[in-house]
Amino acid sequence: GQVFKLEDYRPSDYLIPETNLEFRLSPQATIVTATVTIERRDGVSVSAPLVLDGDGLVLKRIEIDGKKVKPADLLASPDQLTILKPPAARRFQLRIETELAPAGNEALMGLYRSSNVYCTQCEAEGFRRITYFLDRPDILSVYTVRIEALRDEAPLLLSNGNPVDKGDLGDGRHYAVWHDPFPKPSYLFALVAGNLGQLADSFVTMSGRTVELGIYVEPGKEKLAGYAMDALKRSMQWDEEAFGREYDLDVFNIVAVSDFNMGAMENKGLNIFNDKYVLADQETATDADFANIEAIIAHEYFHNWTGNRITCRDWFQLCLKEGLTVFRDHEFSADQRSRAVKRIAEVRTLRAHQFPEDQGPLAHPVRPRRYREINNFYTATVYEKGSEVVRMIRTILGPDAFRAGMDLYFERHDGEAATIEDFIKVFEDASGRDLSQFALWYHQAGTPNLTVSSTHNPASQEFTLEIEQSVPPTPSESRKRLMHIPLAFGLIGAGGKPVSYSGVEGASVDDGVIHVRKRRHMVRFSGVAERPAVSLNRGFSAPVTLSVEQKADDQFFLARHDSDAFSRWQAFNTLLTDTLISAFREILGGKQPVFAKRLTELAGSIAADETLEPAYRALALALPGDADIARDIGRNIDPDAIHTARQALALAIGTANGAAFSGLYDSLADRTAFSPDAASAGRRALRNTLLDYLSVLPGGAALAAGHFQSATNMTDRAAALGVLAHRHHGSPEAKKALAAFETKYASDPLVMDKWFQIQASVPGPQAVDTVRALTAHPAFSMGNPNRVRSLIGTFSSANQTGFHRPDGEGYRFFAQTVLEVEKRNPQVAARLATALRSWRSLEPGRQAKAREALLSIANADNLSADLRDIVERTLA
Ligand code: BAL
Ligand code: ZN
Repeated sequence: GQVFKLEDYRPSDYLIPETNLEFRLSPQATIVTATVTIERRDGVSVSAPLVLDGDGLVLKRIEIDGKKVKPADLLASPDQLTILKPPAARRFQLRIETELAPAGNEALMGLYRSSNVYCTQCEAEGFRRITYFLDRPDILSVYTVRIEALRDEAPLLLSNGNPVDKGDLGDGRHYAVWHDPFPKPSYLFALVAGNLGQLADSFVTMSGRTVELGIYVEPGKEKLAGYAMDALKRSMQWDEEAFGREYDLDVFNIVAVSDFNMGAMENKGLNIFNDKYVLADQETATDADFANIEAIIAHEYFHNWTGNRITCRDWFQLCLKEGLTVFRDHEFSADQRSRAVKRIAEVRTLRAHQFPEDQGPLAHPVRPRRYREINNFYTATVYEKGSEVVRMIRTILGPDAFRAGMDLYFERHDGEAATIEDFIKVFEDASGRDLSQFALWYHQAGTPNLTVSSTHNPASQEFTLEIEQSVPPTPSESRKRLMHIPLAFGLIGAGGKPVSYSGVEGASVDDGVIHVRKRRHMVRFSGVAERPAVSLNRGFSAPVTLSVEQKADDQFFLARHDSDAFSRWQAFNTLLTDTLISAFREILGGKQPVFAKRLTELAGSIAADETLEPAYRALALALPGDADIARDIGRNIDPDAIHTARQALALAIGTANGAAFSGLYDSLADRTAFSPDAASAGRRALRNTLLDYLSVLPGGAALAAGHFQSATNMTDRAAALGVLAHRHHGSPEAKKALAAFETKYASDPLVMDKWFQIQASVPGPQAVDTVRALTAHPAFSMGNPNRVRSLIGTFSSANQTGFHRPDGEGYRFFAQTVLEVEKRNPQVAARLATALRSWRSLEPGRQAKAREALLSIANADNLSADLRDIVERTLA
């Protein structure tokens, strides 16, 4: 396939200032008439052909300035339309009629049907599946959209912008017209038509304008949109307060659909959501679901300024809108919930998804320079690492200069399609600082590592940190340049008090941050009488790995005393990880691991520490997952030995603290009405974490079964079901609970997704047969992305022992299934296939079998560009 390169960017010869679209909707034969004003850019030759993008289009008619275009003046194919000799006038009108079959569109890109609702997905390149267009984000156009449909089939007709007209056409047909005054790229176009219920509300902006808010869902489910509406209003308010950004249209609509490739989409004034991130109540949604809804509603809303008002010049700049908007939604959630807990959760996500990407064959810079299929770059690197890079800019500049830079960004680039260089420049201009070395975070792939050791000289009262940076090689980047890494730190003395120092040399240090810029720094603190413990990368100030020579005593000390909540969590998590890795080696060596008493005791004292939020304690007590441990081991992975080590540590912690955990478990039982707020969710999280520990002790199955039966919300019910299915696999209690859950929720697909997930993640060699059998379950469908991700995605990315079965059966099943999904939906299949990206870190036997599976995909006939790109890069 074609490789797109950043350095090949050049502006288009033509612009499209205005776009008028008319849709005559019908499931099998929708007619789209696009009437667009084309404008030749200054300086472009009149003989320059006009080349429009298409993708599988059926062209019915084409006119220029009201006259039919002669076939000889055209080159038309389903994937491209070239006007060989455009008119000499600078501006002319092009009218194109295409015919689409939305009902047969299973790729869910362009115009498609989801449960009888017409909807669209155009990012990144779906608009070209609707009409021929300059389908690139730097073409900003003002859209007017007229939609015509049968009133019975589609009583509701929505598009971007404000409603301007509607009426009856007789014959059971009606129409609506929408106008969006803000010029936008085609990827932000949206249309929805169907029979949907509405939850209505309104919001008064900071300048006093009233915005009508609507959330549209399957009729009868309006009440389930209440939490999403609340989150939307809080998001609108927060963006005014935190960034000074006000909403700009008269209406803001959100539509929930059940077949959606992504989480949601920020189309101007008409966000379209995967219903999983809209619908919730205590009976059907977990606390994690509520938190995700809040975050994604906010994320899409925040795109109105970071993405829509200021968009991307080209798709290489995707992180310009995504990294920044993730940063904004993280800050929003931190303000709405607990900042420390949110930060820990973010870092866990980054390590689980972005670190393996950065350390494997699919590594790419936050701003890539090459792609074959842009759909494959909606990655954890672009999103999550992209957000971390914005966070580092704030750390380096401080909050005031950061805000000044953001204000300048909005002032300078509103209405434009911008680049990462534009973004960096506003912060340089607002702060007067040089960010040229820092900019490498956008350009260079790979997770930097910092090796740190310390020495204390009591005679000279000097404390020295020796810091060395390295960036590992990544595909097509073997040599790396030195980066600017803001390393937040603290020196901690007896009782957890900060240790003061009188001077520092060897690196610039300000506000608790060491600016690592060279390969090696000797950072010397003077006036330090006692040897302190060092707390490093506080708040996870930089997305790096650390190799620290730290005494276990110091690590225990930090886990009890670090005043930085993130680093305190980190210290305990590092102790757990180190212990698990030693246990893994012992198991490989045929030994039974033994765990230090002070570790299991520390787990008990964290659980009981009332000065810590319950949500924090739950996060601390959650052992690193099988995949986390595998990532930290890095090579020659045997998932079975890792899992055995993890089970053994869980049993040791549970056994050592049984009575205390049991008392705490009882005391945390909810005695008040359900609330999804963070504090209540935190108590449930801690209680459910304790249940997991208690479930492996005598009487554990009965305890979990009781928890399941008495649950009054989905968080507790799903947690208990997970514990039964995982810890008591095959037991009568587990079977009974799975059956009861299935009966109760058979007609609720989003809840059945949890049932699929729980079973797909049960560890052990039987998992592949379970999952294969569940593909025939009536609630499962290979055509629905949520179902596929819940069953196949969970199996392949969250079940280390099942997926990596030593005989390779997990991989064989996986390869077959990926190819089956691909026939309908290449994008979902390609994403699924990334589950094998870390295959080279497996032990040789599994590695060979994983490679065979990858080759069987690579050698399949008619592979889509999406899947080919992932598989070839993974094998390279
Ligand atoms: N722009 C794609 C979905 C999202 O990141 O909001
Ligand atoms: Zn986004």
